[in-house]
Amino acid sequence: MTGQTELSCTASAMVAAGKGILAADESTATMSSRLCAAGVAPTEQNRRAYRELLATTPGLAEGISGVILCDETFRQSTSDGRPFPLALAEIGMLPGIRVDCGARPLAAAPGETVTEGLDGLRERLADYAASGARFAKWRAVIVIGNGKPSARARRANAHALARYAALCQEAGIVPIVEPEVLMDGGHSMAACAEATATTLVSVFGELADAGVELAGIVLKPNMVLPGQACPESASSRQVATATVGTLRGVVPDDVAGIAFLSGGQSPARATENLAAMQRFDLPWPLTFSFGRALVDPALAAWQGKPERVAAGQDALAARVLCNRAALLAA
Ligand code: 5MM
Repeated sequence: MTGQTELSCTASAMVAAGKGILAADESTATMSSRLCAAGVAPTEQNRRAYRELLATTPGLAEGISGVILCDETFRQSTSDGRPFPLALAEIGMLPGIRVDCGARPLAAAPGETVTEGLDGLRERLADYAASGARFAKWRAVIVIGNGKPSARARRANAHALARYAALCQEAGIVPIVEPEVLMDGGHSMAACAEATATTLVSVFGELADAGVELAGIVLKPNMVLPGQACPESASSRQVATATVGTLRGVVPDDVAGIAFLSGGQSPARATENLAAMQRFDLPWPLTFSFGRALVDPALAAWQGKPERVAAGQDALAARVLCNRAALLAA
C-alpha cells in the first residue's frame, strides 16, 4: 500500500486541535426533505445554493478542517464557477466525499441493514481523488432492540467498512469509518454502550484483517446515549464517561482521531457532551463531524432566501465557534 505518510498527515489534519469536520453529505432524498421541511423548494439549484452558503461561511476554516460532500455537490460549482472541491481547498479546508450508496435491508436479518456501494468503488475513488478528494466517508447503520444488533449485521457492516477503508487508502484517500449506533428506540444507555462496543470490536477486527493502516483513518462513532424514547436521562458528564469508557476498551491507540456524529441530539447538547469528553486524557484527539447539529440552525435561518444567506452563515459560524470552544476549553 502506498502513501501511508501522506495519509496519516491528512488524517491528523482532519482532527487538528480546535477543528472538526462538517458533514454536508446528505443524500438527495434527505436533503430534499430537509429543504421541504424548511419551506424551501427541493431543487438541484437550491441544494447547490445551500451547500455554497455553508462552504463559503466567512472564517469557517478556523473551526472546520474538512467538508464531506455528496456526489451531486462534489460535481457542482460555486457561483463564481469554481468546482466545490477546488473552492474548499482554496478556502483552506479538505474536500471529502461520501462514497457509500446507503443502507439496504440485510438478508436473514429482519429490521437490520447493510450499507452498500462496494461495486466499482476502486474506480470511483480514483475519479474522486483525481478531482481533489482528500478523504471519504462510509456510514454503517446499527439498530438496537429485540435482539438487535445481530452478530450477522455487525459482521456484514464491519466487513464492508473495512473493504471500503482499504480501497480508500489504496487510492491515497483517508477513510472516515462511521459505524453509527442509532439513538432510535427506548433502549438504555447501557444497551447503547454494549452495542457500540461490540460493533467497534467487529469493525477493528475487520480493519486489521483488511490491512488498513489505523494512523490513516478517522473513526466517526456515535456518542453513548440512552435511546430517544428511553425515560432515563443522562448528564453530559455521564455521557462523556460512558462514551470514553466504551471507546477506551475497544479503539486501538493508533487511530488518528475520533470525530463524533451528532445523531439527532440538539446542537447545544451535542456540544456539551463533546466538551465534557475533552477532560479525559486519551490516546486520540476527539472532535466533531456533525451534520444536523451544525447545519440545522443555518437552514432554519436561511429559509431559501438570497437576502438571508448572511443570516444562515452567521448561524453556522456560531455553532462552529461553540464546538471549537468546546475542543479548546480543556
Ligand atoms: C449529513 O448526513 C449524512 C448522510 O445522511 P443520509 O444518507 O441519511 O442522507 C450522515 O451520514 C451524516 O454524515 C452522519 O449521520 C452524521 O450526521 P449527524 O446529523 O448525525 O451529525
